[in-house]
Amino acid sequence: MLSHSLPPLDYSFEALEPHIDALTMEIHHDRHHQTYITNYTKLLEWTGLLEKYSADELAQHLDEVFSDKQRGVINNLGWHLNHSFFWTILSPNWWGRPVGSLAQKIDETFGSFENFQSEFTKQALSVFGSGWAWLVQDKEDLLILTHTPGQDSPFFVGLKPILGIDVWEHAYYLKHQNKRADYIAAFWNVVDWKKVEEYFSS
Ligand code: MN3
Repeated sequence: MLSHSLPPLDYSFEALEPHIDALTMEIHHDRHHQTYITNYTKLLEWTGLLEKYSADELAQHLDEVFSDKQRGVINNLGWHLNHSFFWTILSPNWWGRPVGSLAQKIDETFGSFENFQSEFTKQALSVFGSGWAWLVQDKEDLLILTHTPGQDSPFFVGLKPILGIDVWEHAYYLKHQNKRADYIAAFWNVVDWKKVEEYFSS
């Protein structure tokens, strides 16, 4: 259950240095993320929907949002869902690679962990403009690589993300400028595989 407020990080802004820099983390979390929560909660003031549903539940009840506000809510709520998820799969602790049932599933699906990493990287590089790349688990428990434009979210279509990367420029521009590939390479050093494994098994 995700609330309609900014979730605190489990680590400090500088904890992911040198892979993701402190200033990027601070601006990304405290300003970007907060802004989009403010935006959609403002759009839904007085509708009763914020009291009725948590943020993740709201994603399944967008039909109850007045049509003139739907696009705005989708864009801004997508931000909240995607980013709240993203912060949780990052960690200053080096986990290296998945273990246990997820490792086995990745091997079955992609041949090897290295192959998976290279396919995921390709997805992330192929996002045109701003968006996200994802590893999702579908209802048949299959692992699928996909990407979403803008702030569209797998949460809107009932897919369960287990790993994701924000490839909007604000996620890496201060440190890596236009070199998205360098940012993706750095990302592998801060993935919390223990958390990803938890999402996979839940
Ligand atoms: Mn972002």
